[in-house]
Amino acid sequence: MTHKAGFVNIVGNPNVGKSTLMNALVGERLSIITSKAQTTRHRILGIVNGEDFQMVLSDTPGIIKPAYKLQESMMEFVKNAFEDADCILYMVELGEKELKNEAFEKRLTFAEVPVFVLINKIDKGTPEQLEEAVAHWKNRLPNAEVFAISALENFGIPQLMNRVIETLPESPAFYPKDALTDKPERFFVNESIREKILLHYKKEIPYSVEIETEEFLEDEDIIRIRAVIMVERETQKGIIIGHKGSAIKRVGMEARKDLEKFFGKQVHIELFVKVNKNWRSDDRQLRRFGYQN
Ligand code: GDP
Ligand code: K
Ligand code: MG
Repeated sequence: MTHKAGFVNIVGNPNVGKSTLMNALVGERLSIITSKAQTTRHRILGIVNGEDFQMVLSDTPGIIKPAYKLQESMMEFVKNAFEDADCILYMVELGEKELKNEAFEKRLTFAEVPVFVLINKIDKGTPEQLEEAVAHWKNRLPNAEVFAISALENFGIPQLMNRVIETLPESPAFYPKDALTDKPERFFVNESIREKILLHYKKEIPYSVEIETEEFLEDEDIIRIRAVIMVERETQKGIIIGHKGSAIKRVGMEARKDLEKFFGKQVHIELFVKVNKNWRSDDRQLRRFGYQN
């Protein structure tokens, strides 16, 4: 029996549904999802294993023009995702017509590996809009295969998965066949907390925050977690905590619920807030939080 394996990298503009697709393909909630751009900051691998294949998906931050160092690192993740791909999934939303970034446009046009254009969110449109979008992208990227999907409603996902696996090179597996991701457990704790902050706080707050899980103690039937929420300024600390601690309590409760599902165990979370001035612009801090090598 021949075995296929390869890196399948999902790229596209912010908020088109890249993380939703990755989770749908893997069947686990590996990537956090919100309606805000820059929800995804890292490159996250999600591995789908079959008897005769291993598909190593990578979810990436949306393509943006970087304004500070953290965002520069985020775009490095995207660049790398183009470079090591065996297959590129370029995701657009129904109605989107432009490749907004010239460098990425070149990479897609001249890619030496299979490129799929995924027109996502077709649940929101009419058949006429879909027909127009398919024609548009076939014309725009003639070497690509165009798929219409709804990542949210799992429409077209099994067909896409089968077709992508067909294009993978013959190769042994890159990761153990029971692996689901390359990220450690603490990463998913951090992300779950950050997701709640994206959901509940306004303006700059979510973008100024980084989470660090200092303790992750797993017993037979409970996981005890201590995590620090880092903000850039003293005023942001008060906002995170909220009136009599109500805001931070809500974050902890909601993250706990998600993590209990994710780990399949009872979870206990203790949260602290610390000021870490201008961490987003500091190379040393960015390395420490895994944004740079
Ligand atoms: P990303 O920034 O590209 O990773 O996008 P996300 O996966 O975080 O999704 C952004 C928003 O689009 C979220 O509110 C999702 O629920 C929503 N979304 C993703 N896929 C679909 C879809 O197929 N249909 C609809 N209606 N919404 C979707
Ligand atoms: K998003
Ligand atoms: Mg995302």
